[in-house]
Amino acid sequence: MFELTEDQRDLVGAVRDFATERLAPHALEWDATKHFPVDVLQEAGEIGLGGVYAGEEYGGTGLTRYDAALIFEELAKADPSIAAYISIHNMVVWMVDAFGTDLQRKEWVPQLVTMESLGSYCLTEPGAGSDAAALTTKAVRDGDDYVLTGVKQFISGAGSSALYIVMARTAATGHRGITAFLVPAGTEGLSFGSNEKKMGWNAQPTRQVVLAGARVPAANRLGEEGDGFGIAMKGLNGGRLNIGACSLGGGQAALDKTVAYLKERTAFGGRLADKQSLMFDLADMEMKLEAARTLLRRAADALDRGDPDAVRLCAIAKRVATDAGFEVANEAIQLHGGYGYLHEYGIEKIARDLRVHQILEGSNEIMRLIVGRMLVEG
Ligand code: FAD
Ligand code: 2MC
Repeated sequence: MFELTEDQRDLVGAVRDFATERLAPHALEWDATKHFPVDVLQEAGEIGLGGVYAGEEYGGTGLTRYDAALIFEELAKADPSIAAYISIHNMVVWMVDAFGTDLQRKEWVPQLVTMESLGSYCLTEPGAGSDAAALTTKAVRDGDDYVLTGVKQFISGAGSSALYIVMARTAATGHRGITAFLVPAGTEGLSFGSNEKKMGWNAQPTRQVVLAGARVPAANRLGEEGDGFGIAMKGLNGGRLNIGACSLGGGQAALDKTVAYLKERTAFGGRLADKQSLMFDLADMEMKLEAARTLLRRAADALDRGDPDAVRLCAIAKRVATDAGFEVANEAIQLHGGYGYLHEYGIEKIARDLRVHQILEGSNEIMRLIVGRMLVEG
């Protein structure tokens, strides 16, 4: 399971070339200017990164979750913020492809996989984040339509996306009363809040999605009434792996930069790299990332095989990989001394970007809740 095939090595090489040439040189500028590079995202779409694990029937790349973990790690070495947006887009594409009707798939998947059209995932609300089943956005059936009313909070890509998958309440029956809808940009009654000012993830927009009586045809329902929570959670299993992979990529880039820096920097008559305590710090960083990578690939393999244990393994991998990535990036700041704190060295940006991976796609406390409940209730 842990030896990459020749195809996977080629895949990693191709993604690395794209990320090194098209993302890395601009990452600091995009962060500073809060620029969302939709043109470069379309280039990512052209090389098959818009629908990595969507099926080939409507243009998806048809790769495995294991392959996706390799891809998102490589992209994040160049820019965790862009890699993470591409991962959310992929979650949306997969949800349409996996749960959509043939008509929905035919309409949306081809334009999403090329990233000419972008996707957003709308679960969180101002009053319902971790407790997602408490969401209150309503969808009321009116003839051949549904009318959606409510506010979605912290939506990545909002305002730039062409498609919003909105989880809304069609019945007052807890998580079983939640239904998913495809809401296209331009729908009357759909509007967006201002771009949030954030600690990191500056190269992608985060806005509220406001649904004020937004009317969509019943044909835009994804799955049956009441299926929405399950669809949202199944999307997130893969999303959690991808976010974990983005943390590994960011952490690895921070470690690589730190090794190079300590080999060059001299103090007290020699290279800092030769101070044993710093060498031990580097070794600890490497060990954290390797351990997390092993877990992540195990979880990805479980999801690929449809293993019933995949939910638990994805939660474990998300928590361990996102903690490892942030801790390594934070340590990298320390080992760079004052230079680590400067924007131009690119280390503090990685730490700022990775910090939010411990909070979103299910906070790391929620990952512990998932695993802990299985221990005591299983
Ligand atoms: P809360 O749920 O209020 O939690 C507050 C704190 O309490 C957290 O530390 C949490 O872990 C802890 N906590 C809560 N419940 C428990 C419990 N039972 N036991 C122990 N601890 C608990 N959402 C989307 O739907 N789509 C997006 O595209 C999206 N993008 C995002 C982008 C950014 C930059 C950010 C910051 C968030 C994004 N989110 C998105 C929302 C994100 O998923 C939520 O912020 C996250 O799930 C936590 O919800 P909350 O912020 O409401 O915190
Ligand atoms: N995969 C598949 N099914 C799942 C699942 C998963 N990961 N998690 C829950 N389910 C199913 C579960 O099996 C149950 O099914 P059934 O109706 O057949 O019994 C149903 O969903 C309800 O599950 P619970 O009883 O565990 O529901 P509860 O409300 O107690 O807790 C919890 C669910 C806390 C796990 C869920 O609300 C959660 O994951 N919260 C975190 C929210 C989150 O991750 N938000 C991320 C937003 S997206 C984002 O941040 C981005 C950047 C895109």
